[in-house]
Amino acid sequence: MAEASTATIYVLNGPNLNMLGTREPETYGHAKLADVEKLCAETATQFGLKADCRQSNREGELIDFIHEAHASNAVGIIINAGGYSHTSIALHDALVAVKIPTVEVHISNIHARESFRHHSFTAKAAFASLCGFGIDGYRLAVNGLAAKIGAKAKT
Ligand code: CA2
Repeated sequence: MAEASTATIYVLNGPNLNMLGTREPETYGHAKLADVEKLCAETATQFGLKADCRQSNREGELIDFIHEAHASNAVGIIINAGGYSHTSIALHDALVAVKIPTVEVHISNIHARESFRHHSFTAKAAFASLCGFGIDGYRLAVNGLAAKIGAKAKT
């Protein structure tokens, strides 16, 4: 008999986040994107979930990932759209269209920074937003998403 596939969450990182850990450590810390993805994968596993982690510097590719999440019946999305958070109605529309429970994460506290970072289009399409926790925000996001979708911690 075929086994049921593991419920999957998509973890989407946007432009420049591939540079994590190489520049601006005072703002973004020393961890690399690979550390973020490992943290998400390990946390997701605690809830019996699989984290499918993607990064792109292109807006259209991020939209394609959101559509792919829908097509593959993903149960949740965690998104840090980087600078596109503050500009992209198209990313907002994609998230609204797929109706997948979404958490927005920002590593830095966007509200304590320049005013152009204070508004987020992706936040409007998410059921929760986290910012200012450093990369630990991703772990918190997986926990919050798991609670939202009723995924229980495995013993
Ligand atoms: O705090 C966040 O996570 C941001 O989404 C990061 C974006 C920024 O545009 C948002 O306002 C807040 C920028 C990501 C740039 O990441 C870098 C990391 C290290 C070195 C250079 C860029």
